[in-house]
Amino acid sequence: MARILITSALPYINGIKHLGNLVGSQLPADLYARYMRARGHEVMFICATDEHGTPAELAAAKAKKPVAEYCAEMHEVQADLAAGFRLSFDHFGRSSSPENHKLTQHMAGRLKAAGLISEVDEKQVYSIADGRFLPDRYIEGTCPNCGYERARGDQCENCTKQLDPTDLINPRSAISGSNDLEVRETKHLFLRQKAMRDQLRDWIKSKKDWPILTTSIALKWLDDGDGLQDRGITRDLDWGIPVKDGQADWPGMEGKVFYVWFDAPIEYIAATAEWAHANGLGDEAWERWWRTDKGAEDVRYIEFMGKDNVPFHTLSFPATLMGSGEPWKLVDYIKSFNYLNYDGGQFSTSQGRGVFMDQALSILPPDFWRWWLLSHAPESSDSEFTWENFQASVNKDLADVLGNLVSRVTKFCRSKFGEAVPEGGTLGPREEKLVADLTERLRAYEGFMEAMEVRKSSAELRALWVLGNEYLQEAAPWSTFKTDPELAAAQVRLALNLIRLYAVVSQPFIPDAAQAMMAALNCTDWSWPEDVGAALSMLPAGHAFTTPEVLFAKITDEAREDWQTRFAGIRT
Ligand code: B3M
Ligand code: ZN
Repeated sequence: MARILITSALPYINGIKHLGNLVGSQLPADLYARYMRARGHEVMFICATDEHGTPAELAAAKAKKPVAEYCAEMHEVQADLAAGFRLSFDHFGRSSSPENHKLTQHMAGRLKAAGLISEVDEKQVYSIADGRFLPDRYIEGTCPNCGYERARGDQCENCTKQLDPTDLINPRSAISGSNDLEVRETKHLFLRQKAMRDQLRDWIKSKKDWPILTTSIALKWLDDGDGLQDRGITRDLDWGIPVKDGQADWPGMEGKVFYVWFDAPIEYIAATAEWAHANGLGDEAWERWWRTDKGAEDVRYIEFMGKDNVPFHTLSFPATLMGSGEPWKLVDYIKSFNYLNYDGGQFSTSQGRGVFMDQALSILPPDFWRWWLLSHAPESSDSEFTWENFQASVNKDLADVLGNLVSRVTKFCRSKFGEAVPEGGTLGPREEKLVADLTERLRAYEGFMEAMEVRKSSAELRALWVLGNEYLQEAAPWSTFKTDPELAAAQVRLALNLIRLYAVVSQPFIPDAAQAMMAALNCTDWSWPEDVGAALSMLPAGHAFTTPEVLFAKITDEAREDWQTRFAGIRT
């Protein structure tokens, strides 16, 4: 038994996530966590909401709510949706937690002591009416190049010219519209990543088994052009973790907070501390996952994320952990994803384009989405959601292949033998072949699941279901019954056991259907089919079951067309 720590990139707090976000981190992380638990490993699966930064402040302002209240509410909304998709986090934390405040301040103090933080004086635009410094993109004005009146402080959207806020004609605050602005001096902290470049490169190069998508992005940032830059880790915002040197004040840093990307990954650790505290456990309970001096040396740590988050996880976060000089557990493997597109374009949160998590659950059960998303995960390249493909693959894989087998077998048994596993008869070469074929496929499935090959895993799982269908087609107990009822009984007994095997191995993908299959079979033994032959004789003759309701209702053309129109436009 191994100990496996799994983190999913933290969904940002400023709104409900779309299905592209879901399949890029939380969902495949859940698949892996469920599988590893099913194989008997000790798993700690952590996620949280990422709550700081300007976007959170602006979303709260738009919702006309104090930012703390907004974040608390949105956290609950996201937690409910995660539960709706059956994401099996051990803890779903909040980056605004007291644990994260303390740990982030601690890390900054350690980095300072190690000489890895520099203080830099900068000139920045201050809005007197808003009472705050404005990040570049929150300053608007007229473009000196093309005359566009709504150019932003970092770039003109109209002519694409890169700008400095001081280039703008008639600059004003994008928050309040006020033009009462002035340039003020302000001090910021920078993490001296450049000084850690060799250490980071050695570490990345030592990761021989990392996917190319991950290492190529990391090395590009490390070596391309000017190479790795020192990174500002503080901001002039109200909402965030106050800048401190451990628990002590940091002179000159009054009123400032840490940059959201500094504290967000630290929340992986802090959320594990939140988990311990929520369960009445002491610090040693979370430290054994994160401190190699306190038991984490034998932990395998896997991170799941979209490709845009890779630089932060291969460079900045490791720089924080290594730079602290403390024995923190570093990531062992990063599973990163490309993008999922939506019906000929991109999913877009700002434009409300695509299907969002709440909408998805309002029209269909979570297993439908889980199955489609995972079996089409954007692994080697971007992939695309279309309603036609969704309808076809769900109807075929779930309804025709798996659902139909369950319903045929249980209904046939009920009508000829009653609602209990039938007795009598012996199995022959056809069944031996089935066991051999299933074993081969199952071992392949296990291999792909271990390797986090999501699509290939789903293909093997589907192939396992197909084998059962082919067997039934050939064995045809409904015909056999007329000439050899004993043999038909043995075949049905095997098929009922096959349903249990399917429930167990499919559970990481489609947990609700798996649960429904087990409930119908009146079985609570979820042990993994190490030995397929033995697993297929597990439910003994006489074991009572109930014939389940339809597992997967097919998606009609009418429903598909309706959703297609409903989700084509802009979310309001
Ligand atoms: N919140 C993902 C995003 O919103 C970001 C991930 C943080 S992981 C520490 O793009
Ligand atoms: Zn312009």
